[in-house]
Parts: sequence; C-alpha cells; structure tokens
Amino acid sequence: MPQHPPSTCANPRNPDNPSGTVSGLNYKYYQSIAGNNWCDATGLASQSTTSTGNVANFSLAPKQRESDFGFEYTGFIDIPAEGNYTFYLNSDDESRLYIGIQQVVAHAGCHGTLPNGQEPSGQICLKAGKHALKVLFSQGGGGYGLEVQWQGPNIGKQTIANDRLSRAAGGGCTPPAAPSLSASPTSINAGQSSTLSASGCGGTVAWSTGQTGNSITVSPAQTTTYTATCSESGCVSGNGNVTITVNGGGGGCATGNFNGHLDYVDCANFGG
Ligand SMILES: [Ca+2]
Repeated sequence: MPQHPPSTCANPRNPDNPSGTVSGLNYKYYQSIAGNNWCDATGLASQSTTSTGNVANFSLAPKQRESDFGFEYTGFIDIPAEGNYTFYLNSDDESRLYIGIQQVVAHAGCHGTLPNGQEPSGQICLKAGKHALKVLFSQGGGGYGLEVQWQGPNIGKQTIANDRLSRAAGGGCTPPAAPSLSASPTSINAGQSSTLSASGCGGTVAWSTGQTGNSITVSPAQTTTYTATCSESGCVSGNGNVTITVNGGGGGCATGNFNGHLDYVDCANFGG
C-alpha cells in the first residue's frame, strides 16, 4: 500500500499547483473604490486599475499617493505539509485574505493597526502544494499599513517569506527605473517657487503632489521632499525624490503648532 501522511484536519483543500509560476505576487493598484467607501476593500473589484505589476511580498510601495488607494494581490502560497494553517491580518485600513474563493480572515473596516497578538486570524485545512492566494487592502485617510502573517505545522507565527509566494508568469511586468528628479532652484525663500523635473522615464511621471508630467512647479512654505514614480505600460517604478529647502525670512514662515504671541519673529533665527 502506498504510504500517505496522516490527515491532520478535516476536508483539506486540494492545491492548485499551477505550472509556470515565478516568484512574487501580482498586484492591481486602485485609486477608486465602489461608493468611494475605502472601508470596504471588496469594492475594488468593480473599479478600473490605476496600475498593475508585481511585488516580492505584500508591499504597499507601488502606491502613488498616501490616501484613498487600494491593492489586490494575487498569487500562490506554497504549503509544505498538510495541516491546519492560521492566517493573520493587521492593517490600516481594511484587509481580507482568501485561499481560493474562501475568505479565511478579514481585518474589516476603517481602523488603525492592532498590537501584536490581537490581530484577527482565520484557519484553513490545506494539503501540501501551491494554493491560490488573494489579499485585498484599502486605505482611506491617515496612517496605513498591511501585515500578513501565518502559522502552521512546524511554522511559528511569522510573516510569509518571499520564497513561499509565487505568481502566474506573464501576468505582471518589470517595473521601470525610478525617475531621476532635480529642482531649479533647490533652495528658495517662502513664497517663491521652484521647478521640479524628472528624467529617465519613458512613460508617465506621477508626483507626490498628485500632479503628473515631466515638470511641475511647486511653492512649498517649508522645506519639503517631493517624490515621483515612473509608470510604463502599467508597471510602476519605485520613488525618486528631491528636496526643496525653504529659507526663513520673506514672510510666510510662521506655520506649525505655535499658539502663543510673539511680538517679533526673525524667521532666520526662530526654529520652532
Ligand atoms: Ca488609514
């Protein structure tokens, strides 16, 4: 008789075991969601993607802004041995994890992240092999973050290592290089403006200000670092960055949290 390992849990899911996978996850990046409700990541599916590509793990790095964005990550998780696996999500704002079409765990709604040990979790019985995996994530305002962990037979609770993740080949793309950013001038007085330029991008440059194009004009009130990505054929680069230094003086320097009264402020010397 052939020897099989004993089943350690009921109705284990059969693996999908796709052929032709490569490392990483495919992602779809969104800047719109059904009903403009960023507290329900299931509303991403009906929307058009802003970009697609691939990442080594559940990374938010391809985001093009800090608020009102979402990701769908798809790929496969390599299960080393049959048994019960627990998946944990900790996110700001919502996240959901699916194996095949089954939702295993959700950190539903808009909220901050939770202390270690208080994350929502869900369990699923899996046979060894590669199982289809999907994670949805949506961020409204404020802080953001996403952590996906697992625990299984002989695997302590931990983030899922890159080499456990794979994706369908050809569904993703190779991100272009980050654009090279420059500013002219790099140092201004408050109230003046500077022209930011990007080079080395064959596609669309998207700035942290929300603007697009190879060149934009900015008038920061205080020293500011600007970032920009390059998007080519739906694949988004990492961030390039450039800093504009704003000198004191010239008016317009008194911003921030000071609520008292000053008779005279020399902005060149007053540092908060
Ligand atoms: Ca948030």
